[in-house]
Amino acid sequence: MAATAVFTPIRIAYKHSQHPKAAAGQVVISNFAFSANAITVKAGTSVTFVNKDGANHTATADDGSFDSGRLSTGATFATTVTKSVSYHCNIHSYMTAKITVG
Ligand SMILES: [Cu+2]
Repeated sequence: MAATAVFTPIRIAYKHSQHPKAAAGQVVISNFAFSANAITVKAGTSVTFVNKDGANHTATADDGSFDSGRLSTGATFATTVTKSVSYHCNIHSYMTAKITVG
């Protein structure tokens, strides 16, 4: 007589945090400043700029490697960074920040 085995399915739940996707960076533009003003990411990271300010802004690389163009309130712009770069807002030249790839 064959033994009867009852297999209970085992649910294995993974928290999303245990399987992070490729790292992504985000910079919020508010109060006429980039926040965080300096971030460090790995090469190949997609960095998204989000304009949460009431004014238009740009995120423009000093070396010309990316330029968001004019971002109105609520607009976003994403760029993949492969090397450290300083950037600024073309409308407000005093708005400067940096992404470090390291
Ligand atoms: Cu600006």
